[in-house]
Amino acid sequence: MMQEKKYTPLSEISGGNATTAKLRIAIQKSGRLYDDSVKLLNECGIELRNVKDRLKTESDTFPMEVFFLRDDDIPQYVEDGVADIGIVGENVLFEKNKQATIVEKLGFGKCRLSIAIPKADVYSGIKSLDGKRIATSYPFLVQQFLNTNNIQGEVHEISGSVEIAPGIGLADVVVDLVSSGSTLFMNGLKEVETILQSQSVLIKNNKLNKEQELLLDKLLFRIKAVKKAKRNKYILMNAPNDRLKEIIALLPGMKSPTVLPLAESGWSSVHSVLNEDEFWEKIEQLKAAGAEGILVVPIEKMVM
Ligand code: PRT
Ligand code: ZN
Repeated sequence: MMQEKKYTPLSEISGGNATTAKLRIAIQKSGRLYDDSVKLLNECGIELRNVKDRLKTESDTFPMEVFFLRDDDIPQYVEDGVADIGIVGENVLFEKNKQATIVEKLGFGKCRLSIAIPKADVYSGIKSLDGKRIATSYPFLVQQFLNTNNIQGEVHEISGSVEIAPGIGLADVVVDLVSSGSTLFMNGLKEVETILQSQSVLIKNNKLNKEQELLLDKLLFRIKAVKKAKRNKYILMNAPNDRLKEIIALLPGMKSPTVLPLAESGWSSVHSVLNEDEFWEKIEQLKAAGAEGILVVPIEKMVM
């Protein structure tokens, strides 16, 4: 359960030289961020060669070298410039407190770092944490939170299964990552305060050279197109010509909707793009305005 994990020696993975026109990215070797990180690279047209059980690999479709690391080590590698960029959770980035810049929020690996106490305990605000023993894998962030709120607490760092600490008498309170909340629930704990909202981010070394910055711009352009496409849907519908004006007014489109005549006279086919935030509302309005046979299609990339 509380397993020790080793820091991979730099010599095992570096080997490259910092001035080659190649972007070296550090991603998680295995764990919750691995699949989404590789998927994002793939969606950006970056295919990785033979990723299984490797410390590093290359891409044949983008000048990129990929290092597979423990997520905890990624901020350090990026600060040191052993990797130029990395994908890591904000929780780890802020806990490690390394010098690296966030260039893009990636929208996956969402979770929150929260304070939880035994279900039966009464919580009467932050001040009730005074003098408590707090178990966490995030000692830096917890101490920062305590200092900011002027609370005295005993921070006990443990590297895994933090949620069992109150049950075995190791702590009164825990601070741990939460997503669905079921781990806390199953361990008889309740969430009382959130210290940090977190998601995966793309980070960069602060001293990239010009060529590396150019490659990063190229990658960012692709990431933004992929992210934008995920937030939008392509829709096609049939519209009676006498209500076209009303229907078109409802549609944003990238410039304006595409309108094509249908074989059946008096009808047109209207194509447009809808944002997920307004999607269902718009569909209802379009139906009310006389649109029929509405088709919704996912978009792979959206280049503006
Ligand atoms: O081996 P390595 O060090 O790389 O991996 P790891 O074991 O440290 O991390 P991993 O793979 O578990 O998580 C990687 C990152 O995923 C974290 O740093 C977060 O940025 C993000 N993430 C998102 C989460 C969760 N959601 C999450 N729920 N990381 C951990 N959890 C754990 C949490 O610690 C708790 O034990 O899941 C449990 C709570 O989940 P719920 O759904 O029951 O609330
Ligand atoms: Zn980790």
